[in-house]
Amino acid sequence: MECDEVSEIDDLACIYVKQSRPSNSLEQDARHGLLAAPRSMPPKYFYDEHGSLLFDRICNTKEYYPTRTESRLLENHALELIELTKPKHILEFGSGCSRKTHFLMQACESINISCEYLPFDVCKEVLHQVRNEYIERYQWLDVKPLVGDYTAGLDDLHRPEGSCLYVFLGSSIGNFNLQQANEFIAEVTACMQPGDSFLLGVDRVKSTQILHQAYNDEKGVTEAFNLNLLNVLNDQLDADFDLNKFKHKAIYNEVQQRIEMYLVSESAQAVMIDGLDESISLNKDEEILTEVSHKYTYDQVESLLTDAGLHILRHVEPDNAWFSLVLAHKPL
Ligand code: SAH
Ligand code: AVI
Repeated sequence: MECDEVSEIDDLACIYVKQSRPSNSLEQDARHGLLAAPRSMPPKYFYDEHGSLLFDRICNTKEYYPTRTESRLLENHALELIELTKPKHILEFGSGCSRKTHFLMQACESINISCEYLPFDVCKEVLHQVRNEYIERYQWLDVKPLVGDYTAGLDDLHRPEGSCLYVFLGSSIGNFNLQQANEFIAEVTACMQPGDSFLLGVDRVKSTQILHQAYNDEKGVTEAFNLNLLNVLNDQLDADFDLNKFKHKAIYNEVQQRIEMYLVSESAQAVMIDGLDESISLNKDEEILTEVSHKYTYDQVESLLTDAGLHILRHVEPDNAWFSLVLAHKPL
């Protein structure tokens, strides 16, 4: 990665990725999403330091099967994926705690491939932790965390020299609508050189009951994660949301094949948002859409990649077909 072309570097070796197109600030997104009807907020704001920790706890709940399922696929197939790609660089979008990337690193280690790891996330705190953890665990590994918003354009994400494996796990692709998902894959493809690869993890359509439970865990961790968005707004926009006056709602919309997550106002209430110099009046039961999480069929997963001109090398799934892990490459 040519750092000087990309950005500034901080004292913990994080590289700040330049936005290649303007993206909204929290203030603009909140103005646009909270003053409008119906109300909504983009999901990237969940992930302050506490939100990242809560997401990691979601991954440990018994109901949230995606992490366990994808981990098992990686555990069983990482070596084959690494042998097929032999990466010099592994660049991971929305890497979070990088808990599943260990399987890729262990596979590299087992066949003596030493590469560079570029975790790319909007949450700087989590990147610092990952860097420390990874350099301690893999002494042969170079870790260059990339701080930034992957929805803000990838033009300034210059391709490193040597083969690169781009990774997007956890079905974060599902947090885009379908058009955004296609645009994102096209943007990643544009960054890739012929021969580079893309590893994508995607959650599949399945029974409504399983999906409902995954986003409504018994211990209320997903509820806490959803409500944390209001803490972010209170902290960063000087708002006075009372978390006790909202409840978590997550439903599976079968027609649109997506989980929809909302914060629901339990009573009629006014909320002051000093950072916007605005107050909003919410009706009882009024909803704020905080996240969508699209689920894909097998064919839709493949089309996502092939429509962008990528060629599928491997598509693996568990026996219950709950999740897809797909490796594609940009043809020579
Ligand atoms: N890939 C990990 C983490 C998924 S949680 C896994 O599979 O378990 C989603 C991660 O994406 C969080 O760490 C969040 O901070 C990051 N993220 C969300 N939106 C982002 C954006 N627009 N740009 C960069 N990172 C983003
Ligand atoms: C990060 N993302 C793919 C998760 C998902 O399943 O959509 C976020 C999440 N929201 C609630 N639970 C998990």
